[in-house]
Amino acid sequence: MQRTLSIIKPDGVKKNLIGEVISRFEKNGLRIAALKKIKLTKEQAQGFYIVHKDKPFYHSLTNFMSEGPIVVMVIEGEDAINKVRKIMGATNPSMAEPGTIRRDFADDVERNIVHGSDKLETAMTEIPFFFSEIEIF
Ligand code: IDP
Ligand code: MG
Repeated sequence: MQRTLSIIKPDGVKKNLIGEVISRFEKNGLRIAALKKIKLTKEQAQGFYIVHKDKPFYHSLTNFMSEGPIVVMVIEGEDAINKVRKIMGATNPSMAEPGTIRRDFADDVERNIVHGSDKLETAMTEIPFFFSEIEIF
């Protein structure tokens, strides 16, 4: 069993895709172990994406991630990290496989609907960024 962090980004929430995204995870054998709707400040978004602080898109990305509410989730299951990444599709929706969330719904490489931790070490820092252990079931 593995845990990963997923986020339905502000564009996904605005497009009314909360149920759609959760349903795709559940239909692929994954389980929602924790879930909440919150709104990040610019500073919190900068903290979450600190690994990208030197990228040219950091300012724009963190504005986007703090523009409206998001849904943060802990997803649990066998090979959850890779499964979630596969269901999401490539970062750039134009490169994403047909049938993935990003290919089906994303507008561009920045506004790409969902986040999923990229590896175990990332998941282990991203989950406690949003959830304490007593919120995860
Ligand atoms: P990932 O979300 O697929 O792991 P990362 O490279 O970790 O992709 O980038 C984090 C987020 O930053 C992306 O999901 C996307 O919202 C945004 N992003 C990535 N690359 C670009 C870019 O080239 N231009 C604008 N935004 C980008
Ligand atoms: Mg990433």
